[in-house]
Amino acid sequence: MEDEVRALVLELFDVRAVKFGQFKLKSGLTSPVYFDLRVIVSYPQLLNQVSSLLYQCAADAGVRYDCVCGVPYTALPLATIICSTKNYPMLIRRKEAKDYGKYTCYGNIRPGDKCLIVEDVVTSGSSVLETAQVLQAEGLKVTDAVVLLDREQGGGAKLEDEGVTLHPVISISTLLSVLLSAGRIDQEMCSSVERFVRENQTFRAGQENGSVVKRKCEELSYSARAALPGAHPLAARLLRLMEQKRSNLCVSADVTAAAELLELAELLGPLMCVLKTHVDVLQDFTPELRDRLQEIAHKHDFLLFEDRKFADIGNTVKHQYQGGVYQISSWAHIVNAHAVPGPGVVEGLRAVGQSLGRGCLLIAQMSSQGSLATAEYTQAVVKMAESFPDFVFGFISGSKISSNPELIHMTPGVQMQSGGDGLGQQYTTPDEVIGSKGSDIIIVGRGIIASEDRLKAAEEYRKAGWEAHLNRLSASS
Ligand code: 5BU
Repeated sequence: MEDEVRALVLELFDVRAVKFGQFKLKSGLTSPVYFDLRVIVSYPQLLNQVSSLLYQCAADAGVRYDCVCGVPYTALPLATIICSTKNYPMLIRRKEAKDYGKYTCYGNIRPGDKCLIVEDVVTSGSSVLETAQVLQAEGLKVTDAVVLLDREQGGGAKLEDEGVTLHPVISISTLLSVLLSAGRIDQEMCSSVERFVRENQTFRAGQENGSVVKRKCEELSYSARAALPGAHPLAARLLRLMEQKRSNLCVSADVTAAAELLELAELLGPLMCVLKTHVDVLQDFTPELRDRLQEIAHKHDFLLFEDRKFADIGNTVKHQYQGGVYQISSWAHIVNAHAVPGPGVVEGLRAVGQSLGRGCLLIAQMSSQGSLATAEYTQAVVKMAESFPDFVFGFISGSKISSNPELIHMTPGVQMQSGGDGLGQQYTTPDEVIGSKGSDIIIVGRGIIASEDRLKAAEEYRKAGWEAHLNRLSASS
């Protein structure tokens, strides 16, 4: 393979897929070397050669896999050629906005299958990691990635830390030595690139951005996650009670009479970990109701979640959370907020809730058809959540969107049969939400409330959600 790699390096240089000079990177840094592997689609033979070497690289490392997924976009044709010539099923990751509840990949997804990731260039490893997480959220196993060119800036170590082994066809050191010995670059250029690589490392083993890298979510039980040092106290409490009650069921008690709400809380209390309310749909809300709800929540050990979906400037949400008729902060352990206003919405809520030990979920995706939450929006919400670890402890989302095991994912739009309600709601099953999509908690409203026997229905949902969790744990061990 050595001769082939050498020939390939020279060819990549000749077609200007590898360039030397002064290049401004997205990060703002100026790099003496630039890789633009997109150009290779114009050279069919080169395209075949690269694909064949990527395949060979995985084979030489003894990697076994059931399907292949290329990191969009440059690696898509490479993955296609590997799959078509070597007879592997392919998956295509959707990079653009996705509808809630819809798959994030095209292709026949078989949870438990091992998927090999193909990439053109790795710098920090974050693109490979992002694709790995999307695939893992769909229930696939991802342990290996092949890459044509490793810039050796820490991507391999970062991926290893996340449980993905990187297999590069060409490392930047090999590239430099081939080009130097062939006279394509001089010693000065070679040293300048080496210095750039040395000085721009993106990852130190065990540490990233100063924080200890967390173990992957899938490996941990709810109680193990509760014990993580960075877990928000409310998240820790919730995770512990979930384990104790063997329940990842949140009941959405969308009823309009206070008496019925209390009845539900009492009846379903032993089966649920969270009771979700919309107090503003009640016809007869009273301060006594708040007290009774708190008593029942205490008695049956569940948390109260007011699904208020705050979405205003910090100063306004502060008053909405604390004051008015409902005085939400005085009784709801959990509230949620849209991230659309920017960080001020969380700052406003935190100013009220933090000292009371409350916590907030950010709405990263919605279950309704045509939701405007694009993939980019969801990613931005994850970032926002990570910047408020003292108050935000998770998300409302359709699937697991963060690999941080300290954050909790709660998913609405759940029924035993997938489908909809005619008003835009989209349903996914407990098994899919917890098992394939990697969420933590199912939120079930009418699946239970509209059932003739609410207790029986709640027990069925509790059991389905819990079994999906156990299956997921054993599949990842
Ligand atoms: P359902 O009866 O299971 O469809 O009720 C779902 C509940 O979850 C209902 O209270 C909604 O307001 C809430 N919900 C949702 O369905 N989808 C979302 O994206 C969010 C909340 Br956020």
